[in-house]
Amino acid sequence: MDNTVLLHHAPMSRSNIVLWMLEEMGIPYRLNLMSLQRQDQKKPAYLAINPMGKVPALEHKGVVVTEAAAICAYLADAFPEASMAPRADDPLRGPYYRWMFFAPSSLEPAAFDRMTGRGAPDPSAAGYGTYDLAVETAATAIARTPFVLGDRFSTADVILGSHIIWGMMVKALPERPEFTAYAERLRARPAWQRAMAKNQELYAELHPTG
Ligand SMILES: N[C@@H](CCC(=O)N[C@@H](CS)C(=O)NCC(=O)O)C(=O)O
Repeated sequence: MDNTVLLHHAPMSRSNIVLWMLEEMGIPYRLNLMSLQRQDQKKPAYLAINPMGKVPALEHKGVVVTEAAAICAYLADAFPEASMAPRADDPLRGPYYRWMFFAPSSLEPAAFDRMTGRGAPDPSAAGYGTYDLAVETAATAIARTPFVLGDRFSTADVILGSHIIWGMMVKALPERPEFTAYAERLRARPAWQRAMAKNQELYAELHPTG
């Protein structure tokens, strides 16, 4: 069976996270280039793949995976030779899952609510508690170590790091020293730079007039 992965990708969107992941892994992949401006994500052919009409979506060996974090977790396990995750019997698998889930399920909603001025929900009912608590938790996770699991770079950094970089870019997260130092370490990675260069190139190809 063909082992190549196909990423449905719109440059400058959440599918950047998966493009960075693929570049970190160094595995062959194909892209189905999509324009959100052109509403490619709402066309019937794509809705048959992801009925939410959102990117990213990944196809591999006859299955579809959506949700950027789930796609990256899937890829890390499907290609263990890329060493992007602690093994299932390694205790570090616990913190690995913790930060993989914290980023999209707590940090992103906290940042998004703040950015859109939606007002603070009841902290005991909101999954992220308060904005300050979510920010403090993320900052503490990356304060002392180069990466969220210590010396070892993993998929958890792709996920948490992407949210932190995005959050600071759109001013939904503060430029705390822990965040800026972590973002700098991640942006220095050759795979991050390759993915971003590719994104800019693809964006220009799709939207020649900007
Ligand atoms: N929870 C999804 C969110 C995906 C998402 O919202 N993607 C946006 C781009 S950043 C999108 O496709 N928007 C186009 C639309 O909804 O029409 C994930 O993490 O993958």
